[in-house]
Amino acid sequence: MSKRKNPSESDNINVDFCDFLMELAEYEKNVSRNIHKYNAYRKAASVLALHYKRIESGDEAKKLNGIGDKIAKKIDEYIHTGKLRKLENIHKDSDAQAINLLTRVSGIGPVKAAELVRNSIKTIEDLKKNKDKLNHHQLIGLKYFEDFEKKIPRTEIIRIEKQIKDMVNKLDPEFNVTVCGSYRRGKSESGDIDVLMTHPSLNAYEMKKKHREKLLQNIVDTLSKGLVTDVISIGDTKFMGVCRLSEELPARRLDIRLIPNDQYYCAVLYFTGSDVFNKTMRTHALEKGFTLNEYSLRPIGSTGVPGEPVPISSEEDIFDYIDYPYKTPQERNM
Ligand code: 8DG
Ligand code: CA
Ligand code: CA
Repeated sequence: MSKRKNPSESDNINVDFCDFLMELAEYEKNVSRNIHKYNAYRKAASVLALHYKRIESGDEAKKLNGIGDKIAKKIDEYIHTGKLRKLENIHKDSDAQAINLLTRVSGIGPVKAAELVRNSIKTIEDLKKNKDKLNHHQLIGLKYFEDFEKKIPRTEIIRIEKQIKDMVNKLDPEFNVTVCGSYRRGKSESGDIDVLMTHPSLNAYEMKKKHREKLLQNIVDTLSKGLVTDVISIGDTKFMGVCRLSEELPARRLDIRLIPNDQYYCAVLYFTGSDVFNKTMRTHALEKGFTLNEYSLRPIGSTGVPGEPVPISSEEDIFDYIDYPYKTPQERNM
């Protein structure tokens, strides 16, 4: 998951509320490690970002789905004083600031960041002097710290997508390639590049692990002749690494997942996101008696045990099964 995202961009009339809620969310995730509160703040920000009018009081905000007492109080405090004491205190807490900074390095999570700060490693410069404390992923995150902070313009992803398709098709024209994530949702810029691939020979029954392992390695070997510059990790289904179109452009985070045919559309749906949209859709699936994840859609029987996956040959199929009006990727930006 790429770091530091913001549902407060574009023409959002409640943008200042969203900004402070997202900052509180980051604090809860990185410093307090309270995923519950992290999700609650993000949900509230996303609801406010989509609201058609400017919120004028906590009471008004509380009427919206996902905003409770505590967040309503913060909105009131912000409206009346123009600031939040809680955030002011966080800004004054240099260890909290250091943890927030370190988690921006790809591969450094909240636990590692706290450990580094306990050892008085608090800046990017400190990290450069303590490379022995970092693993391979974290070293790559450090090496490309400035580059990975930069958003990727859509036009550049279009070029990377074309290059991946050209190179992979030379390997085998039957590969199917879909760039998912925020790019597929039509965003003008993205944090990283999420690529899904499948191949007709990849179905869950016939597929041998060996075959898939070699397939993904072959793909990465091919892409390394001109696009991929570093490998963070590679397994039989998942590659994490770095790509760069040319010397003048920044290095970019690239993820590739190789997926069996019969799971492809559940994976495309899942990795297109947004993650808030995914949560909404999963909840709806449950209400209709299905369990949905990145692999499959399964009916839940009267005993509560999920049955066999239903056959799916498009994203639309998934929406149909659970009686959810189809949403184009652009309509999933929540
Ligand atoms: P961005 O990279 O431009 O910042 O946005 P993104 O493409 O929407 O986010 P991402 O972090 O790259 O994740 C890609 C999709 O994966 C996301 O849109 C939905 C799905 N996803 C979830 N939960 C999670 C999760 O916990 N980790 C990751 N890596 N992906 C997730 O729904
Ligand atoms: Ca990603
Ligand atoms: Ca992404």
